[in-house]
Amino acid sequence: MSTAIVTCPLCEATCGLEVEHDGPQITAVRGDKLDVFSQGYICPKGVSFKALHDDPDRLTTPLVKRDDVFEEVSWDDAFAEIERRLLPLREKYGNNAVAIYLGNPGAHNLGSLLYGRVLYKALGTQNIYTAGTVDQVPKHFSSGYLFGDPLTIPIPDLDRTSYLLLLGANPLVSNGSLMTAPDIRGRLKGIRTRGGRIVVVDPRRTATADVADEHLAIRPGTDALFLAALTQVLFADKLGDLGRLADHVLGVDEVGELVAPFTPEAVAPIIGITADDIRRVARALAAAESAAVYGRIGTTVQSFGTLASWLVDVLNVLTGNLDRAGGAMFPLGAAGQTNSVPGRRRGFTHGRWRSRVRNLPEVMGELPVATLAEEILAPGDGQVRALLTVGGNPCLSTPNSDRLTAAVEQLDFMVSLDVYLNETSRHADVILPGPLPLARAHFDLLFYQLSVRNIANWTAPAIETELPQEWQTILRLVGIVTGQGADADISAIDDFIAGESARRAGLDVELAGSRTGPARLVDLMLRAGPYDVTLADLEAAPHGIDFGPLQPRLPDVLSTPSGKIELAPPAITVDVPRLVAELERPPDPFVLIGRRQLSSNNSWMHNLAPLVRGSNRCTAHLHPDDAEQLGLADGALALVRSRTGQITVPIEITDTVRPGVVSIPHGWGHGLDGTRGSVASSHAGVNSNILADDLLIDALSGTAVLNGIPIEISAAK
Ligand SMILES: Nc1nc2c(c(=O)[nH]1)N[C@H]1C(S)=C(S)[C@@H](COP(=O)(O)OP(=O)(O)OC[C@H]3O[C@@H](n4cnc5c(=O)[nH]c(N)nc54)[C@H](O)[C@@H]3O)O[C@H]1N2
Ligand SMILES: Nc1nc2c(c(=O)[nH]1)N[C@H]1C(S)=C(S)[C@@H](COP(=O)(O)OP(=O)(O)OC[C@H]3O[C@@H](n4cnc5c(=O)[nH]c(N)nc54)[C@H](O)[C@@H]3O)O[C@H]1N2
Ligand code: SF4
Ligand SMILES: [Mo]
Repeated sequence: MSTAIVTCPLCEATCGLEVEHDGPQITAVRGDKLDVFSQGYICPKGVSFKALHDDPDRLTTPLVKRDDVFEEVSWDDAFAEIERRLLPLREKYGNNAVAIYLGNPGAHNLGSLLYGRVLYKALGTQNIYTAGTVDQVPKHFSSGYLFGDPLTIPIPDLDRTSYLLLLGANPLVSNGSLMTAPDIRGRLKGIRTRGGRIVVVDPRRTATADVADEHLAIRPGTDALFLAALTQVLFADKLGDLGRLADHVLGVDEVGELVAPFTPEAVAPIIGITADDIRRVARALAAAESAAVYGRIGTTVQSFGTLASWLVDVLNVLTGNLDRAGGAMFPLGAAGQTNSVPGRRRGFTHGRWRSRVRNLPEVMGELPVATLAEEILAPGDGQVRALLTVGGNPCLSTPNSDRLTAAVEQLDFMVSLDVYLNETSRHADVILPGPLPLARAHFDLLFYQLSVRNIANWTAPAIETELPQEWQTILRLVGIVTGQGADADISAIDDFIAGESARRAGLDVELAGSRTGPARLVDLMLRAGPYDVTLADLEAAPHGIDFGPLQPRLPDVLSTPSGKIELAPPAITVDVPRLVAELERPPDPFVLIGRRQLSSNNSWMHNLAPLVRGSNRCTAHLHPDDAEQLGLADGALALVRSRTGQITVPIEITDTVRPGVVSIPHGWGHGLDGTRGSVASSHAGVNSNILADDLLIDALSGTAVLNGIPIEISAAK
């Protein structure tokens, strides 16, 4: 029996876990009390590690589809199939004929984070789609233009703030996002214990609202109006105070002019929050000793996602709270952070290329997944004919899923790197599984850049696996794509990659000694990073290293062309007239929003029995007044329709949702033909993204509207 100390890679909270195992058999999972960051905190998903490892439906060999049936094959056969079918397609139709979809687990997977980009570059396609465009891309967009880098994102200084205005986030359930902070409940409690105040803005009275001082039940999709009105009050009442930011900001007066139309009186009837409440929040925000405004997915996957993301930080700046203790601060990750080298002033730009059919701009090299189906379906030059999915389930998680499913069925060839045979990978011709967390090295390259403290924690593989590591699989694909063949010498490619990253960092690659793979790359990144640590130091500190609370980083952190915070960038403010027009638009009678559930992880952990028990149910939340008006009883089946489709779903009557709002969790709709998931099939639920309209997007970033979708609802016949 041994005990491994690992970082949980299932969500952004980066909790330390203590995993007892007997060889490959996991016997118990607990929170690691000695973890410098999480101090023993664990959630039900962390506990379910054992179920995940033991799941008999999880894939452990490559699968190749022959005559419509998946066969287990050797790795060599699987790669040979890819070489045989992918290369002629690329040859004939060009690089853009191969599209890539990158899903959420990739952000938590060191192998695909570090090596994936080599493959995507080798493929040379402009058709890269990611889960980011059903998630946080608006925040990258606004940060890119405000601060110069899409990953220069202000994070609420949770442990020191005295006023937290939280919009469209339910961290008590999601465990935080773009805000890495294990034990959110404890940290929020800390704010109130210090005498601070928490205000939650959400169309639902969430678990987070329950522990807050105040809940404002906003009408979905209207956060940008609310935030613009708060900003308007700051200007009208002269409440702004830039403090030490004054020397570092451009465009303040311009913002004042832009928000002038958004008076509390103009905005209140549309957003469902009174003018008095808007003024009161603006004043409290300005008066607080320190304050942080934070918006998450409720504010990004909506029609004004980028404007809302921008205004969140406009408020942080105008109240002088950006980059100061207790405000919204910039973390300094130990490894791989692009903004940690001062003086780089390339600035940010988007739209370097556009999607073929709908002419949507790329953002950070990615195109909106809302347009993937038509890129596959519309004939012509550049039509997508092959798809590679890497840890993603777009047939459940992206809008107009029925259309996307019909589209992927038409592909000439599809490869999925995935650990399950699910709603998306069932359409693949080849599936390549990877090892699960305990069998691989882990380091949260991304989330330590979004963390409420500066932390570093390395996880070595704790158990052995027969499966190749995902970075090795990716390098074999690189071999195929670059014409070296599936038998290419992947250690030579790995040496080349390490040599290049050392060279770029001005380091000698030999410093990393005999290490290879992700460990070598992370060691080099740590050596090039801002702290005096190497991988050996992290290996010697299994519970992590705490570099302390966030520190002010202005002006060095800025990489805009001016070297200042560009508060009114034209690339963002160009969308303000659309927001002004919104003041005249009559609200939709019913709109759909989502909700996350504690024991769920997007679409892919529903096959674990311990997680699908209890309250984790795919129901439509409906306000009692609406239920009465529609003649729907609790538990009755409702028919919910949108422009793109219809679903039948059981109703759960609850006054936690605003009238006019229907909330259905995403990621359900299992049990489809050809999938392998015995538990998920018996807790199938329905796919809410059948209702999400692929034509509704945030105008600037192309991010899908998944909250605030106009729907009709009635009793199912
Ligand atoms: N309506 C609505 N839709 C939404 C959202 C919403 O709030 N409302 N949220 C959106 C958000 S924020 C996100 S991030 C997306 C998520 O969208 P996706 O990333 O497309 O979906 P996931 O359910 O996370 O799918 C993850 C896939 O990765 C596989 N997987 C898990 N671990 C590994 C691994 O280690 N290696 C490999 N190769 N595969 C692995 C799983 O089997 C699964 O197929 O959904 C979005 N969709
Ligand atoms: N347990 C669990 N944890 C997860 C995940 C999961 O599936 N399950 N997914 C992970 C992923 S990929 C992500 S991106 C994060 C997301 O992390 P969060 O953003 O915290 O996720 P949600 O819990 O969906 O919270 C979004 C909230 O926005 C509200 N909302 C909907 N529409 C609007 C609106 O128009 N305005 C406002 N103000 N609010 C609105 C919803 O009611 C909901 O409470 O969670 C991560 N953590
Ligand atoms: S909160 Fe996130 S990181 Fe922590 S145990 Fe749960 S899933 Fe893992
Ligand atoms: Mo996400």
